[in-house]
Amino acid sequence: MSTTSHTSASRRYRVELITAESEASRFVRHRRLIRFPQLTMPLLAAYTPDHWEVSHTDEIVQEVDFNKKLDVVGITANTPAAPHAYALAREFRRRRVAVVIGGPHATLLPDEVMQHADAVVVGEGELVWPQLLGDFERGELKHIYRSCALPDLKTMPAPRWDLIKGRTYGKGVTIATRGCPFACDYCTIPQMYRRRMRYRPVGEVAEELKRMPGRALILWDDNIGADRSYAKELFAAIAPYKRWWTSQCTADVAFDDEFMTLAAKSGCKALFLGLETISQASLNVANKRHNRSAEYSEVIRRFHSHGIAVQAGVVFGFDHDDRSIFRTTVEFYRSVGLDSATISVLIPFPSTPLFKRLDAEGRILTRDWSKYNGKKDVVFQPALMAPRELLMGMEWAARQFYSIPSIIERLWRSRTGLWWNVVRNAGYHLALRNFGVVGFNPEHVEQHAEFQKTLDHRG
Ligand code: B12
Ligand code: SF4
Repeated sequence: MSTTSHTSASRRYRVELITAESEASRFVRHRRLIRFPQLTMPLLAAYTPDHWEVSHTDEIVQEVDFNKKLDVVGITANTPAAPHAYALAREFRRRRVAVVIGGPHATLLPDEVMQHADAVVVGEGELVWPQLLGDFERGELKHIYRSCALPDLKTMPAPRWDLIKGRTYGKGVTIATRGCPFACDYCTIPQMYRRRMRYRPVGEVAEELKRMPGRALILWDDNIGADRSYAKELFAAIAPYKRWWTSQCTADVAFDDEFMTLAAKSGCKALFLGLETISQASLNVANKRHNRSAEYSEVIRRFHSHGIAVQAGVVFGFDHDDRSIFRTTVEFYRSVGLDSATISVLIPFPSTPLFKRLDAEGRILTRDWSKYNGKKDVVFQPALMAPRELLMGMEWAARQFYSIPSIIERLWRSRTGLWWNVVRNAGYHLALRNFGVVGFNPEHVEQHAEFQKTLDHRG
């Protein structure tokens, strides 16, 4: 709100960057043994002009200090964190500090976010952030900044790794590419990046990697295998540095032996694969035909044969999921030795084709974005079960998957990166102990008489 003129050649300004986290996320992630480093604000900090002093509060590990002397507060928020980000914004604006909000939610719903901030940034920040701060200095802050041109990411500065706090995984985090060529109907990436891929020059990424802190690195790319020839060139270039790294990818790369061999030689220890569901019918409806569930077992076998662990994204609640999906999924992943999984219920994020379809069918149950967390709430009416059954089933499946017998069986079958995998699985196992809610298998709903009494169709 302090949009009065501040122009003074020698003046230094102070900006606080906040990685806002929903209450659910703070609860779940603060307790995690492994906390992944975050990139957004350390990268934005690197694009901040030198005469601005930058600090960063990461709400997973720190409390926001409303009494700091500041000129501007920049907040990044995903959809579940949006209501909390608005509360933070209210407090700062009360103290006459200008608040700027960006990130996925601001990009998807700028009109809503505008009501809570002095400025909203729609899309990518690289080009508009320095411009916005210049406008602030001149007392000309605008209400909305749209990144019309997509930044090409050439000469991208290294993220300010020094601003990453309390991360057990380390601080080595960056990206080599941005975007994904696919368009799964529940995913926000196609809306955020308009399906336009960007690739940083391989030499620049390799140079940056050399300087990154720690041995274990994360490339937070949406799909590191989007262009396989680029990826292979990158892997060959970084292999000499002998770093260990992980990233995200589609499962089809498993069948490209050259890709897998080069990835393994360059130090890839694990990849996150959005396997989502073992139901091909659900994959088809979600416009994710590039995943073939019949091949999952072979995909995982091939990853393991190259010494690369698989962290799968597992999502419950697609329209073909009935009450048996929880059990069959856990049984399947135990039998193929899946290393680890991020298990959630489907979230129809605003502005996605999925949200629009469910909304048109009258199946969106709430627009309270804090409930769009995938772990503690179901926000839509599932096709073949009650919302509460979906939540309980997901929770039950997570506990089964991370039970001690399942961990032993899966890691015995995988025999990949055991040192890493044991810690990872133990981390999830312990986090579930703290979770509070204990689910059950909805196939045996009759055993939960109390639950059944309260079960109407909308759960
Ligand atoms: C790394 C990551 C994680 C990590 C770390 C989270 C973190 N905060 O960094 C982990 C694994 C913990 C995670 C968890 C989750 N994630 Co996540 N995650 C990502 C991922 C892959 C990369 C984020 C990143 O670093 N991007 C690179 C930076 C540079 O891009 P950026 O954040 O978009 O920021 C740019 C612009 O948006 C803008 N900008 C952003 N903020 C601001 C602020 C200001 C002031 C300005 C000026 C500009 C600006 O400028 C930046 C530079 O261009 C994104 C996908 C993506 N491409 O963003 C998904 C993504 C953010 N995650 C998503 C989701 C859904 C989740 C979960 C809810 C999943 C779940 N069910 O548990 C949880 C939520 C956890 C939480 N923290 O609340 C969704 C969010 C969708 C939405 N509508 O909000 C995304 C977009 C993935 C997707 N496929 O849809 N995630
Ligand atoms: S492949 Fe992954 S990143 Fe790409 S659109 Fe689908 S879910 Fe999103």
